[in-house]
Amino acid sequence: MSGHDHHVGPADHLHPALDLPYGLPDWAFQDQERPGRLDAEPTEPAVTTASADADENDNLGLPTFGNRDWIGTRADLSARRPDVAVVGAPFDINTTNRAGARFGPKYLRSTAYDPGTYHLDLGIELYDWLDVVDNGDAHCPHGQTAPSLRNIERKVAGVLAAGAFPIVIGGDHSVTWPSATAVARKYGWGKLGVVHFDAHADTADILEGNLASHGTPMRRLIESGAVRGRNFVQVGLRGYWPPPETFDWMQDQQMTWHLMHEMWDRGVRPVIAEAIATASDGCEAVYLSVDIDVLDPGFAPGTGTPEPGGMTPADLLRAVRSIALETPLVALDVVEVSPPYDHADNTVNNAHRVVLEVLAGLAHKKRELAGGTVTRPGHRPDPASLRYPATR
Ligand SMILES: [Mn+2]
Repeated sequence: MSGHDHHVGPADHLHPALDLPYGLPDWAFQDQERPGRLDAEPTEPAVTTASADADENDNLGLPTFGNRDWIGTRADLSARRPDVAVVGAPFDINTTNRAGARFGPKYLRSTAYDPGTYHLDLGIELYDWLDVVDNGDAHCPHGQTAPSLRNIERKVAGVLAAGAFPIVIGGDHSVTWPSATAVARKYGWGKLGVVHFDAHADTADILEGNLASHGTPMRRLIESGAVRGRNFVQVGLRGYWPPPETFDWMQDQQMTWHLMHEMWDRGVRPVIAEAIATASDGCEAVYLSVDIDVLDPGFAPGTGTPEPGGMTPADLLRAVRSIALETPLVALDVVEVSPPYDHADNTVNNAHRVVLEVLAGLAHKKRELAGGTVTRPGHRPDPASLRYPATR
């Protein structure tokens, strides 16, 4: 046999029983119709996405987060009053190492693989309970930190003014400074708890003369009084930075940090329970900031300052869900996703799922208030742990 030169006549409507040279059984082709000629009149309607859920798909085209409606202006947002609005912060000039996080918002909208909308563990259809919209990006003019951060603060303030829960997708970690500032203005200056997942403390005073470095935002938030140190909790720190004098300052502020080593020692669940208790102690509002580099670089290579020895997605996603369920969570940011360094979309998918876990927690709170039921295969979290049942 000479190989792959077997020829099928052009007039055949169905593949005949073939004597295939490469070992496939002829039944593999017997029922398969040959494609029509491209220049022939189509005899059937074109294949489209039209289906029973066609209305659900009418956003196909320009990518929005989760294919949700794009509500770009503050006026439209106020008219709609959604539960949640996603804001992009495409800004990365304050990175100390690899940049690229300016592309985070774009890739979280367009490249993250859409896994569906039904949360298995909580047994809930996310968008049955939450109106989630995409509010577009804050304008971040290149090379200009001050107007960029001001625009991010303004954009988040617009979401809050519309009564919505802001989800900021970064961007390097410097965007947390304006974002959490806007949230503290709304929920009480100094009365906002923060849970901060990160490989690094980001509490340096100044780096290479830059007060707005992505290594400094947590210092700025405490200095300004937006957040009290005693309600500022960090999870996942490891590696070789910052130096001890920075931890001295953190201790003076009564900050709490949980090293990766502590999680290795005690297990993730007790550490997260403690983080929840500390951040929300005396606070009616909690802000969650997730630097994707808290994950091990094996799971999140697409980030500016990867540090080996980090969390697994299984732990991070459940920790984030617990925080959404068990604290008075009012805002989320997910930062430091740098798509140019990603492999196989791992980083962007993990960051996307962090957002979905928060949405699931918020949706569950609303369902609890409404007396809705958990559907298969979900489980209802202990209602006693849900001290703050709804977003509003
Ligand atoms: Mn960070």
